[in-house]
Amino acid sequence: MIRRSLFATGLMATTLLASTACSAQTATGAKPFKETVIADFDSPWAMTVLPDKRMLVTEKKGQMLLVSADGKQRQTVATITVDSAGQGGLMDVVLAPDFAASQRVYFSYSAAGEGGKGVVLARGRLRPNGGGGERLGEIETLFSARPFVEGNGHYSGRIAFSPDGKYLFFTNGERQKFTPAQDPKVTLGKVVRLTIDGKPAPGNPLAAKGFVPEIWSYGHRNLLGIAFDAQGNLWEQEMGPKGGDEVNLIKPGLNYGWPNASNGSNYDGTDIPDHKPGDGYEPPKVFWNPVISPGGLMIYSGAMFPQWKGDAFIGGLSSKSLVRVDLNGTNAAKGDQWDMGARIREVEQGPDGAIWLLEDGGESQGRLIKLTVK
Ligand SMILES: [Ca+2]
Ligand SMILES: [Ca+2]
Repeated sequence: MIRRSLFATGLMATTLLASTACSAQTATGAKPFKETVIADFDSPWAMTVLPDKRMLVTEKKGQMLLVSADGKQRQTVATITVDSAGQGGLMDVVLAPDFAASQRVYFSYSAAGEGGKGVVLARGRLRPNGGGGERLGEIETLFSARPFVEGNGHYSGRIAFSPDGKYLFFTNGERQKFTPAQDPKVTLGKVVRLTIDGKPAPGNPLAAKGFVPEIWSYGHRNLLGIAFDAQGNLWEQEMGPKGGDEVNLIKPGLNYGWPNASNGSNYDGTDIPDHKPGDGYEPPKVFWNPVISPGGLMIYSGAMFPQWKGDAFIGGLSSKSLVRVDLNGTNAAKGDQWDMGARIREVEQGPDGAIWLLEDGGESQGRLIKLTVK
């Protein structure tokens, strides 16, 4: 049995494509959008759109690129020293809520350090470089998952700001070690809530119960998407084990069950008890079996596709798909799953309401694709 967690690296992707045909999913319905290839990158991981419609794109090996809106021009604004083995690399990139005033850009990456490796949160300021371009300067590290441990997987590293702009939510994966997700003394397998300066946010729900003060929710596995909807609900998606990918509604202080409860099973075939009422674990709002391998999450608020306003879009890695989840208040249900023919790492909304996708491919095989109305 091939462990799907290995697939989450762009490098592995190209060599394993031929052997993953078994995980191809059936698409539901014709694609109601037009696909336009805008640019290509080397193992892109995340992107975000600036107010002037240019884009910041991260590449796994540590490059942060500033790309023109038409995709034709690019410059490297930062080269971050990362540990890019396995699933590691330069990861998420998100603008500060006050970016127009502060020029601050938040990002995450995996690093090697004492004890092994871990995911790190940092920020810098995107400013003119004096030569007609820009550079990301004043880079400072804000927070590191702890402890650092051996291994190259399940870093997570997704970032979301609270709607009021005062706090930041950061996902810390369980590093393929299972039990840290239930350990109150470590940040692995957790959603943490921080101040915008990277300190434990005041009022975090578990601090008085002996948990480390950053923790907001726990019992998570590999959290590759987190986003607020327009009503202020916090949604998260994570890669589960075999047959257990999840979309969760994140509430403060709750335990989401990993590795004690999952609607999937271990890769070695052993069962994990399914979520059930009264077990003390918060069940997913949606789960997938067979899996989709969720790589990125965006909640749509645009006007181009009014029928999807308020819905969640997920990039599927092993499923090579774009997945839509119907969000209605605090309820969620499966929507569409469109076959994209490539592993999708990131989903983003453009300034005109177009949907942007980044493929998970190395050596210029990671295309940036714009989806617009037909
Ligand atoms: Ca993004
Ligand atoms: Ca199970």
